[in-house]
Amino acid sequence: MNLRPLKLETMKLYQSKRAPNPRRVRWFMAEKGIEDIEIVEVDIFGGDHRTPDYLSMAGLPNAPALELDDGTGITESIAICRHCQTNQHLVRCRPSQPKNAHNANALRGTN
Ligand SMILES: N[C@@H](CCC(=O)N[C@@H](CS)C(=O)NCC(=O)O)C(=O)O
Repeated sequence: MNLRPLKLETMKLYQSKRAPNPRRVRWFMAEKGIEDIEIVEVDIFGGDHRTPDYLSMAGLPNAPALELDDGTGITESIAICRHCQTNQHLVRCRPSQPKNAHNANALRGTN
């Protein structure tokens, strides 16, 4: 049974293939089975993380950064892992959007 049929957020993980901190987040996502986050490659050796657009989203010239569906950026690999964990928990247990929550309640037979 698939416990994650609802996609509540469209998030992007900005990561750099050869960098250790983004790798920590990718390992976490792989362990947790989190697959619905778009991966965006950032060339930190070419300075992609220092562009005005990246800095306005992330706030810091670092990878990884997680962009939420409202454009908010989260940096710090541990904070990103914690956010993913929380989001995954919400998807599994209690959808936050009313329509999806009603669907979940209907499936469970509760109101
Ligand atoms: N404490 C941060 C460290 C992030 C960090 O230092 N990332 C490195 C790559 S592993 C980076 O973006 N370096 C770019 C630079 O120093 O210009 C975390 O855990 O995410």
